[in-house]
Amino acid sequence: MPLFDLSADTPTPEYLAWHEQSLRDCRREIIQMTSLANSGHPGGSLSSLDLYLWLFAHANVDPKDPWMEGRDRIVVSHGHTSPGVYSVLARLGFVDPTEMVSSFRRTGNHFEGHIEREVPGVEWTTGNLGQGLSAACGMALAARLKGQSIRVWCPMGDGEQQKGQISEARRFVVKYGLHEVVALVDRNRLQIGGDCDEVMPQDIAAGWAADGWRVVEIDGHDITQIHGALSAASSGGAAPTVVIADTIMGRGFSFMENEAKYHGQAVSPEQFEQCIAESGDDPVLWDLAPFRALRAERRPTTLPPLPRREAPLSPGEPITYEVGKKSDNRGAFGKALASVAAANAGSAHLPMAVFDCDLEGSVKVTDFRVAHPANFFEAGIQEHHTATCAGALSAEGIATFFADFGVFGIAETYNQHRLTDINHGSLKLICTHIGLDVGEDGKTHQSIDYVGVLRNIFGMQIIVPADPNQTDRALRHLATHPGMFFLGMGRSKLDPITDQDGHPFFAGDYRFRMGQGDWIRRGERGAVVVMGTPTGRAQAAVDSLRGDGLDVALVHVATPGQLDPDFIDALAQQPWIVTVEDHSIRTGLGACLAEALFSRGHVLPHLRLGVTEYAPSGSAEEVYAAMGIDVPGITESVRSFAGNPVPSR
Ligand SMILES: Cc1ncc(C[n+]2csc(CCOP(=O)(O)OP(=O)(O)O)c2C)c(N)n1
Repeated sequence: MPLFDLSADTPTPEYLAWHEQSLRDCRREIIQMTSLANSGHPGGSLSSLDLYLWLFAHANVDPKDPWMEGRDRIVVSHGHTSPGVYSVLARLGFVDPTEMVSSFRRTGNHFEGHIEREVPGVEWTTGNLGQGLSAACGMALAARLKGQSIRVWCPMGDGEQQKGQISEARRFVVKYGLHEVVALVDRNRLQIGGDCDEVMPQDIAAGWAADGWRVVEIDGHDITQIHGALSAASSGGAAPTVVIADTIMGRGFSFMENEAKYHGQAVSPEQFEQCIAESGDDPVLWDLAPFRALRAERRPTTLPPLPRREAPLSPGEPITYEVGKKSDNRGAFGKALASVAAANAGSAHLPMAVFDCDLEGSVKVTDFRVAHPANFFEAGIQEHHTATCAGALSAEGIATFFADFGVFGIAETYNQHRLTDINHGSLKLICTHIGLDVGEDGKTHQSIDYVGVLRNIFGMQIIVPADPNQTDRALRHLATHPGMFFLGMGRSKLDPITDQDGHPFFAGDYRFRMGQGDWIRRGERGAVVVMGTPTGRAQAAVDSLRGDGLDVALVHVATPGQLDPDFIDALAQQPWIVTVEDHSIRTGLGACLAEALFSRGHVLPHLRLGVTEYAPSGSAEEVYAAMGIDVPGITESVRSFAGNPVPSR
């Protein structure tokens, strides 16, 4: 139940009294927190404060059950206003004010410099500006997919409006009719560099209106206007509403008002005294000594753990691709996805969602769209928004798949995925056209750095399958396991990888497992270790070398970022290894294996074959040949390295 009823025509006397008292307490705590930390963002915290108080007091949120199903969401996008947000959460009883003030920005505590989802009442960790509205969309979609009716409010800064991702998100809101999302802009007209109009001139109201939003402009410190605009906006309408609130940076303390430097600067000790005088409070309340003492004790905060929500999906039945027919990994992904969805479609609400950025046919999500149109979202060429929106949806317990080409789904959107991981999301990022196998599109479309990029995201589990059979099993694994996953595939149709007897290797008794190496051929004279699309070429090369009497092993590694120690120790029994990948040799499979081997105390000769420069345009066969990883290239390199296994690169 909300603390105050938003259906009243005007703010009630009870609310006005609560607001007045809360404002004084919050202002004091904002100055105390930033003074103790000697850093932070008091200016925007003070300008957004009236809005924050109204929102949290009128939202359907419960401090006793902060993760309550069906609650309203307040997604604060300008996360640097953390002192303002935390202080309001303290008024509602979400957090203990003493703990909050004493531990703000102190290592070992959740009251971080930018709002953090670990703090009850904070819905999304933000601070990387421009992402909040997209996260709000993800939460609104989650409620719809679960059959719930909620309100989602998204306050933002006015400097923040310069970010392009916000316009991506507002078009998405309009397209999908997400009118339960209400946007707020704190128009204090200042940002770090000073006057917003000088830093980057922009007609904020016109931009929102042009994208189909109803624009309401108010005085952001007038409670009656705030109440009128936000309560009206919250009852929906023919268009989504943005409330642009004119505010004053540093509101409440005369020397701070309209001063851009207090965007991110604590007050001096002399100014602190002035704040006490201007507050009208009992000075005892402002005494920093008790907080300082607690701060020095370095107590960790005692907040409840953040729940991780995962969709309980069933994997369905694996599909086997037989020898003699070529199939593409991306096609196998599309079929497996549709099959997992079919296996889980019995319940009232399918807990799955798929996002596409204008590449539906190429990334093979059409079968899913046709079968489950309400769970499919075409987001257009708006990858930043899509990555965040899908990430936030995944954190709400919906198995969420974002399918895209490698260069757009990975490098283009790295920071968005990183923030999803920080928010403990469970996004399933599915990329096709990775490596050199992109057709004739050339170097702009060759995603040759994905292992290196995604390995930086601590929660990301990387899978690069060898063939359609492994793709099918890998997709069923990631759909039914918690956490962030990446599945990477090329474009071409491939022969199934076969065992020594000519049967599909990744079928029958094969079970996908993170960390394992797939020993496709056993041998003792050295090992060729390969990842993803080039596996068929490596298999042909190894078979021809074995035919010539060189007993070489062939190993496939689908999970370069996670390697079992037992596998690494077994690999180290080989006299040498040659790694083959259509990835940059600086940060791909070879680099991961070298690191893992060295970390276990193994040193052995290692030749890395792969991408050594931006590769040219051409058919896959031509491009692989140019990089020396076609069948003749691999065969010759391995043969010569086996004869003289010394480092060459
Ligand atoms: C994507 C991104 N770029 C840059 C920054 C650094 N930064 C933090 S706050 C800020 C200015 C924000 O201005 P505004 O939205 O007006 O907030 P206010 O100054 O009113 O608090 C900038 C540039 C950031 N956090 N995120």
